[in-house]
Amino acid sequence: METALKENTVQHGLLDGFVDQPAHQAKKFSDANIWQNTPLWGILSEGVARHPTKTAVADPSGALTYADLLQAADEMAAGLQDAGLTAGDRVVFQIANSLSFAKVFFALQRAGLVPVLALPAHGIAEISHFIKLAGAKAYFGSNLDNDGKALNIADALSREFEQQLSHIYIAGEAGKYSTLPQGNAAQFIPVASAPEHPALFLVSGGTTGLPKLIPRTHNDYRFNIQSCAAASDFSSEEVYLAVLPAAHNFTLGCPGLLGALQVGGKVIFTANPSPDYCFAVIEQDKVTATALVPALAQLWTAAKEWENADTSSLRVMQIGGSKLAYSDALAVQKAFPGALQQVFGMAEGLIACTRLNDDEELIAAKQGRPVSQWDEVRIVDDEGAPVELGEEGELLTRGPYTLRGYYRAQEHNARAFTQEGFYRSGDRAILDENGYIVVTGRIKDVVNRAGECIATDEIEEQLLMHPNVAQVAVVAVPDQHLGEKIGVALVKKNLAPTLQELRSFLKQQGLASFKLPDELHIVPSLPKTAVGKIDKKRVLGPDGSPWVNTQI
Ligand code: OOB
Repeated sequence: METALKENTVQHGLLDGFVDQPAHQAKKFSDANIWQNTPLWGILSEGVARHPTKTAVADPSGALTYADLLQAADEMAAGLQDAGLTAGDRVVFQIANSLSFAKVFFALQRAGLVPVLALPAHGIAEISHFIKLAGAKAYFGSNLDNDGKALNIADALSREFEQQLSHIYIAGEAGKYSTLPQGNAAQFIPVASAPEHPALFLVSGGTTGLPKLIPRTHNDYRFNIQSCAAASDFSSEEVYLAVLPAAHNFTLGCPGLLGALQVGGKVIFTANPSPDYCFAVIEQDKVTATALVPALAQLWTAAKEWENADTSSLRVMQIGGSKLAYSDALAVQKAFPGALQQVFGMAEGLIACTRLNDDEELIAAKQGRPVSQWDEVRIVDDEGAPVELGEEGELLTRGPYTLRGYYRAQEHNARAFTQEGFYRSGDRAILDENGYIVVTGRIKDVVNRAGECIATDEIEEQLLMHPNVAQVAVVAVPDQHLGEKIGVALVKKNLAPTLQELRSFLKQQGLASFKLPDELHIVPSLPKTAVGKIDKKRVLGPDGSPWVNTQI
């Protein structure tokens, strides 16, 4: 363990625009020992102290033990300090699932640098926005598959941020840019950042405009990881397959790769989410845990019909990020017996999940309960008043790992939080008497048809029960007479259904006639967000004309 720790005194504006927990809450969390006042990099250094020679991380290029990973991180951290980056500096981090992800992530933590965790699918618009907003000095990209995308981003950034962006590093083929630096680890002293200050910024999966920055502190993120690891029964035997982008909260810390490392397990990175590839890895490496979005889980479930690989080592298959339809949940339970865990989470904080020993029916039907008893969840009506138990409303939340404000977003924060500091999630949900949550949609996701407000998710849920519907998005289509009409874009299973068939199917299911779809478009695929959720706002073209943007 480290003896001498360098005080992180200079923050270079890190705290400008950071909203922390009120002092009395912070004291309460520390007194209760849920905030442990240790740095995020402790996950790795504690692992080195306990089991240095165990494998920590692997990808197709090789593997590193806990000691190797810390050594590699410290060499890089020393190199970054030599290059003039100092504690509290913000950097934008956009690295694909690989050993480099782990090395750079821990190097940044050891050097006290604060990364914005961009996703590989983000383009120049988002990256440039992150650099501006965070006042970042450095960009870390990866060109591991040699597609040149990171180099194009680097070119654009070096033109746009000639002054501000002093460092660009590329993992893999770096072209004219610097490869990741290496300094002398023996001379290196890790930075002891203040544990109540941001350790990293997650980006919001928001439905409008550019993503916002979500500060996650050492204290809150470690508690997040630890609570999720407990809720998923993570142990030192864990072999975690990082399939979704590692920079997304789900894969990173819920419990994700950091949760697996926290308990002494092993993390395998893959940049290839296809079932044929992943099933082979699961069989060969005896993978025990992974996390998927529903669209990917559907693919994996279907592939079980023809792939013969033995996936029985998979103890927990977490599915979250968007609503897992009940019918899909049943199919997952059949294909991967005993493994389904639904997770309802958000980069902003609150994580809820079903528990592995819950009743199978509950696991299929509900999104779960909070991972910590310190999480506060409220369901409120349009006026912000709490609804009766079992009634639908907007989900608000507050707690020891939920943000108190987006970074540098004062105006937005005034709307996104209540006076008492509850985060308004924008999710519509129902709470049961045991604290389990059923998510019923987004509060704003409605079609206003002739004055009637219709929640699209109810129609989607019903349509997914149809045997020929694989994926579906119900959206508002502008209409001269009705204001908006109900449009359906769907990916078919087997035979394509007609609009008439769907309308009579929905009628049979008991749906009111004003909720029946007006238009149907069969599409080869639906647009997806950077983490692979169906991106409903892109189903409709930018000029308001329907279905132009469905080829992604
Ligand atoms: C996860 O995080 P984000 O920040 O990308 O997205 C959060 C939003 C939630 O507010 C909700 O609208 C939706 O994604 N969501 C779900 C869901 N899980 C997330 N909606 C319905 N059912 C679910 N199970 O997506 C995220 C972060 C950590 C763990 C898991 C997911």
